Amino acid sequence: MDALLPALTGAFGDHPEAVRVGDRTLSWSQLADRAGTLAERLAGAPAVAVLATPTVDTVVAVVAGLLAGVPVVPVAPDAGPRERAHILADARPGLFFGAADPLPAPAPTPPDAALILYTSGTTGPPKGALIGPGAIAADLDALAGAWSWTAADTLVHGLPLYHVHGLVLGVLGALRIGSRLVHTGRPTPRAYASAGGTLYFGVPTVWGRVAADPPAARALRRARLLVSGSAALPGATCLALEELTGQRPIERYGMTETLITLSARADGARLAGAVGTPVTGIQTRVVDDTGAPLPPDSLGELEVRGPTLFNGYLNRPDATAAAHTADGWFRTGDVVTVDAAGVHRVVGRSSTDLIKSGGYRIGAGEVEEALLAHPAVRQAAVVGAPHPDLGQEIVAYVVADGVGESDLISYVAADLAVHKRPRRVRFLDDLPRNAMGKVQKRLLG
Ligand code: MLC
Ligand code: AMP
Repeated sequence: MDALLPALTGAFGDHPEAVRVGDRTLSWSQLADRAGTLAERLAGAPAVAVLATPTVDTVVAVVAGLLAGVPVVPVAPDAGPRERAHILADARPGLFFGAADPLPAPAPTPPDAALILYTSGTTGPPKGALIGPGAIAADLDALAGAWSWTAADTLVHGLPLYHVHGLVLGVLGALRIGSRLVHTGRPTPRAYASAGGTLYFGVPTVWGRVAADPPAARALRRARLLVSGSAALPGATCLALEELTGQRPIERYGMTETLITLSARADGARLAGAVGTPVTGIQTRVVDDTGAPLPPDSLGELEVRGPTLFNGYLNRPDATAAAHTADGWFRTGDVVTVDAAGVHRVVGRSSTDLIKSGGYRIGAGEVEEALLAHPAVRQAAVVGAPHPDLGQEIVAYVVADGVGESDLISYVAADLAVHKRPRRVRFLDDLPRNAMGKVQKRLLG
């Protein structure tokens, strides 16, 4: 693991404020010492769950797992009982740092997994994506190349520490490349403005809020590079940021299962609405409904392959097989076009049942199941509706007796996680269905 995170073995010297999260800081040697001590407690555990609060304790716990060679399962700090119970029953870790939930008997350790990241599909509960250390190293090195990211940078962001963006890029990236890290606790425009970094990460919702706060945006004029990802950056936000900060953000594209596979380059063209070209080691192709590759400028589903891909879903060989083609490409489910120069643009998703809200991926089916668990709800259909701040907002259509909108919103926020709650609930006498009885989501709205 020393090879994965060279900052921890003194490759970049030491710095008293190498890692700041909120108002607490650690030097790299302090982080290495604390994580090393904690790693000793992990010996023999098949996996370790970590309640991923935005704190230095989370960074220490994740690094401890990596040092011990024990897969780390980050859990959203606001995950409700349904989500936590599912993750713990599925991953069966031997320890849960930061929480006291009862744990089932531990499972055998999955091979070659540094992280197990739970991510939503269109239906059912989230699946655990097994991310190997080699994939993390390959991706971070590829991004360092694309973004001219070096130990001279100070990285700033305030993203959650249980997803690829905030954890893999935002924490492990800094420790691999040797940049100082300032995690702002929450990704607010004012916190970004006062952090004094050279390299900033954000989801489009964060960048939209920065653009709507001109004094905060102007404070980023001293930054070297702004990077947006996890959802489509609206063209208007990109241009507003250029006006206020003096530069367009770079857009990059990825998934939990593939890490970041496409990016614009720091020294290349910054085209609004484009996510650039494949990063080093990645190959892409665009296919039609039958899986046949399409020529440039066609609209089709993106498939990717390369060293940054995950090792499958934990306990779900069926889902792992379904996510890949027979010849080993990963089916992203994203609809893209690629021009003759190899520049990719994400146009949408092939399924309406995966929602992106504030950069979070949310499966409609998981929210529908949570709603249906409420005794007053008889039918439920969940969709993502366009939203100026969040990209999409979760809207629930329900058939229910004697329950109000705010009750149902709070019910989902408490049972799953706050970001999975519907922002609006519409009450109907019946859901629109086709002759087969399937809900017609296109008719909702
Ligand atoms: C609101 N709150 C409630 C509530 N309603 N609490 C309980 N019950 C309710 N009904 C509280 C919340 O707890 C929170 O409190 C506050 O209200 C605001 O919550 P919110 O409305 O959900 O936050 P919001 O401001 O909308 O969040 C915007 C955001 C967030 C941008 C900060 O969406 C975010 O962090 N997004 C990042 C997602 C991400 O990292 N995705 C990367 C996936 S990896 P409090 O106390 O907390 O203020 C990936 C790969 C790739 O996609 O390509 O990168
Ligand atoms: P997640 O698994 O949470 O990482 O979400 C992955 C999904 O986020 C992808 O399948 C895309 O739909 C979306 N996504 C990530 N980056 C971008 C981007 N730059 N533009 C558009 N969509 C994106």
